[in-house]
Amino acid sequence: MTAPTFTPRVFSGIKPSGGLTLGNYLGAIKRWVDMQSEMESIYCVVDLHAITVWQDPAELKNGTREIAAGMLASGIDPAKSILFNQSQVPEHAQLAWIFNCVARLGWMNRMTQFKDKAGSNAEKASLGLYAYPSLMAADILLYHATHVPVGEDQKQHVELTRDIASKFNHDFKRDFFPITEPVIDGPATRVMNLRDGSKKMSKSGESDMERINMLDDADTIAKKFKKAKTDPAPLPETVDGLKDRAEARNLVEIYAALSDTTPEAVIADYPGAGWGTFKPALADLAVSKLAPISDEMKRLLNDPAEIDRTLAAGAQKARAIAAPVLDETYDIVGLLRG
Ligand code: AQP
Repeated sequence: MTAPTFTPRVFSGIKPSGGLTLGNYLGAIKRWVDMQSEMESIYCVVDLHAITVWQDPAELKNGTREIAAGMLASGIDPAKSILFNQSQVPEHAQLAWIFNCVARLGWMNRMTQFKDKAGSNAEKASLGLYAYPSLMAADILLYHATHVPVGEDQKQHVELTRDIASKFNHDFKRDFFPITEPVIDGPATRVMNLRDGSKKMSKSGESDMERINMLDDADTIAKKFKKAKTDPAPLPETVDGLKDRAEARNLVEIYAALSDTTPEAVIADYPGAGWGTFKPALADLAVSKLAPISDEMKRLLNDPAEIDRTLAAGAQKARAIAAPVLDETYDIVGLLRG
């Protein structure tokens, strides 16, 4: 087999399973904005992933618009990137079925996110939640995406995408799908829960106090950082002193990511600082960075029809890439089409 070269192309997505969090922003969207100037980029509100757990239908539509508004307000530019919601491009679900027949049960059984989300009641989880990583592989490979910028929590799913692409290419003796690279970098690839530094910050976590929502107002942001769990010791003199201090490290990493610097530089600015100094400084920084985004989100959400038009136009552009890839996949697999 001669290895083809694939045009560099970015794909990534967010599911509308709740309001956008600071974790989604720092772990994903903020870097997408930079990448759209470097490579052809495709960003998706992955509504088919959201329904792997129960979603109220009316809230799902609004949630989809809210995630799209968050992406647009953060700087995703529909003139530079393709932005759409997944269910408007049916090829995602069609390719996912083929990948369900490529992925092995043993691989799926190793997925830690399924174990975390299904918890002790896995028998009651949907089949969709179990098959989630196969749909994610389809999202990525439908566009022959070479780079997937994600937070640390999605690394295992991108690795599974690579396994699916390799097995497909091997089984059908064609180098058809690229072996996609996860792009996981920056100081906040895993933003942690503000009340428990051993868990990641999630949209759907139990308490609102454990996360910063992109639509939180300044007072709420200040209150959440003030009440964020920490140990009693002040900040260390060097970054090595953050080892084994999950909550302290999380707040320093959030500060570093928001100010486009490193944890080392933050500690150099606040050596030995107490929480009474650092937490208000972090809250002020977060408000200064997030307020313009949340103001713009609110403005965009006042005109839902315009968001719907943007997503529909993006879906058309996405289908123009996706449909020929799916057709060729069908041909390779031997599925008859007229
Ligand atoms: N805490 C986080 N830190 C860094 N990155 C994060 N991401 C999510 N949480 C963090 C990144 O955001 C992108 C979109 O994630 P998603 O919405 O598709 O799914 P998720 O990772 O399951 O996000 P949530 O917030 O935890 O959603 P729920 O609670 O509904 O399951 C991904 O790139 C992810 O890495």
